[in-house]
Order: sequence, then structure tokens, then C-alpha cells
Amino acid sequence: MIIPYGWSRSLQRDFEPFAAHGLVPGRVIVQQRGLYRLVTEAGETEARLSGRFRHDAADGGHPVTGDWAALQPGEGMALIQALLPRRTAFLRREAGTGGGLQVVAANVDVALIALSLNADLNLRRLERYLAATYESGAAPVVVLTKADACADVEAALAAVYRIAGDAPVIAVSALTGDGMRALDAQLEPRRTAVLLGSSGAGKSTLVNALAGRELMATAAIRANDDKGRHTTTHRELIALPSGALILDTPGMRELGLVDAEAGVATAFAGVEAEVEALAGTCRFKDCAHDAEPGCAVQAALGDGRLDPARFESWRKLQRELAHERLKEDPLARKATQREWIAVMKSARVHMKDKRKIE
Ligand SMILES: Nc1nc2c(ncn2[C@@H]2O[C@H](COP(=O)(O)OP(=O)(O)OP(=O)(O)O)[C@@H](O)[C@H]2O)c(=O)[nH]1
Ligand SMILES: [Mg+2]
Ligand SMILES: [Zn+2]
Repeated sequence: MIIPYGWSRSLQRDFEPFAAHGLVPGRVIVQQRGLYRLVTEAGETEARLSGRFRHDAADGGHPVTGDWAALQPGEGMALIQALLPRRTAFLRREAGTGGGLQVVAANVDVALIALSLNADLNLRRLERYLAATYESGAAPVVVLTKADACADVEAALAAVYRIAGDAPVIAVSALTGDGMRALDAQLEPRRTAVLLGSSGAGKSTLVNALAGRELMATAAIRANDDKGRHTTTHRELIALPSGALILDTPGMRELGLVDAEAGVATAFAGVEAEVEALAGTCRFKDCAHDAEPGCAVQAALGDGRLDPARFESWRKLQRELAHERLKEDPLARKATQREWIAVMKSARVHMKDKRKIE
């Protein structure tokens, strides 16, 4: 039961200390409030956190859909005693000032970034998703949905290609089936893909189309503003007939980046390379490319060799991340938050503390 869900030799190795305590491995496939559904070697089981786990773990170390856990089996209800280190973790900061940090998905290999073609493409939003995906350790695939509802798919593709860099871009229609084979080709047996995007982008509709049956509820977008209705309210990991695993998620209003400097650098690698090449011909060696005379970068922005919107967006995200860091002062708080982010990214605190489960 667990090999089809991505169980591997390296997970097996990580699990050895827990096996020695009579625990069994399981993967979280549904998470709803304090209750979890996991798939184990013996089939599916419900589980909740053990008292010790709840007491010791920071929120970010709590299980999310996609996590691998060490379970103490029980009649009808198992106990989650520990988590295995996360291979990848997609993090976000919730909307609003002081918004909490959240692990959206753990142990995903591929992030399918769903953008609807029936509305204006928000390329700035796409950049955020790409940065967060690179930071997570998963590989991004851009999925332009509802191609049947778009008059000029080629133009949309061209605009997205300029942002997507090395990430594949696929236009699909769940309605006509166009592009669905290309999407399917991105999904491999025993590998996990997560669907990300705004409410109403058509994520659950894609899951149903790939599954060949209505597993997830879907709902029409609102007529007055084209926004979704937040139909999906929980995260669920689904095994597709092809053997690939897909994680459906509720639509996100905003995607606040968390500790994502490296992800931003990867998402904007093309811009960075262009700016570096130009910087050599700026008049001043230490040119900040703002308003300095003889700036080659400003000249390139002025005559269109460099896309001003994309350049500005890159700088804005860098400022946003720098601001996040400054906000964490004083130092003590900063240390706590950074430790916490490390936990969210890897759940490693539970490995360190595995003696405690005896
Ligand atoms: N025309 C067209 N409509 C689509 C397509 N895919 C989805 N839709 C419609 O878009 C609406 C929203 O689809 P959902 O699958 O519920 O969207 P979602 O991304 O899961 O939304 P949340 O669960 O709220 O995050 C539904 O009315 C779907 O029928 C498509 O390929 N073409
Ligand atoms: Mg949905
Ligand atoms: Zn310059």
C-alpha cells in the first residue's frame, strides 16, 4: 500500500529508529482540523496526534497532507508519534499583517501552478508561485487552464514563457481535453504533484479529469467578478489511475513568501544574468541602477531591452524579503522564527527528539 504512495529506500532508512519502537509508517492523505487520514501498509487509517507530539511540536512541525509519519497503530484510531524529515515543503505567509506561516504541502515533487486563461493573466502572481516553488524544492510546471475560454492562447503562452524560464508551460482545457495528455506526461507513478492557484482556477476540475471520475467537488465562479467560491476547503492526496499522486488544495488569495531568497534568485535567474552583463558597462563600478548617470541597466529598461515590469517585480520581492528579516528584530525573536521556519521546512526537530517516543 505505501510503495504506490512514494515510499522509498531513503524513507525506509529514516524510519529505522521508529521501526525499532514498533511504529509503522504512513502518509497523510487528508488533514481536517485535528484529524488525519493516512495510508499504511495495512490500508487506510484515521489518526490523531499523540499527546507528547502535540506538546512538543511547534505548529509548523504538525503533520500536513503529504507528510510521512510514524504511527502507533490502534483500534480504528492510530496515534501519530513523529514525522519523517520533509524532502520538500511549500511554505506561505497568510494574508494580512502579522499573518501566520503555513506549510501548504510536504514531500511534493512537482508543483502545478494553475492560472486561468478566462481572466487577465497575473504574471506577477506567477513569479511569486515560481519563487515559492523553487524554494520548496519541488519542480514547477505552469498550467494555463480553461484554454477553451480564451480567444488568443498563443499570446498568453508567449507572455508566460517570458516569465517561466526553464519551467514547462502547458495550456489545457478540462472541457475539451486539449492539453490533458501533455499534462499527464508531467506526472509520474509514485511521484507527488500539488495543484496550486487561486480559487476558481479549475484545480479540482483537473483532478477529476485526470482521475476520470468526480472525486472533488467543483463550483462555478462568481458571475460578477470571475472569482472562485473557495469550493475546496481541505487538502487531499489522490492516487490517479496512472499511478501518479496529486494533491488538491484550497485556492489561495495571496501568496506571501517565507524565507525565499534562493527561490526568488532562481525564479529571476534570467533577469539577474542580464543585469549582471549590463552592470559591467555602467559608468560607476558600484552602480545601484537607480538614478545614477551612465547606468546601462536604466538605459536597457528605457529602450525595452529589459522588461521594466519584471525588473521592478524582482526588486520588489527582494525588498519584501529584506523587510521580513528586519521585522524579526530583536535578535531573540529572529532566532526563534528562523528555527521555526527550519522546522517547517524539514520537520527535523522530531528526528532530533526521537528518543522521546520511548
Ligand atoms: N470553460 C471551462 N471551465 C472550466 C474548466 N475547468 C474548470 N472550469 C470551471 O471553473 C469553475 C471552477 O472550477 P474548480 O475546479 O471548482 O476550481 P478550483 O480551482 O478547484 O477552486 P477552489 O476549490 O475554490 O480553489 C467550475 O465552474 C468549472 O466548471 C475548463 O477547462 N474550461
Ligand atoms: Mg477546488
Ligand atoms: Zn547601473
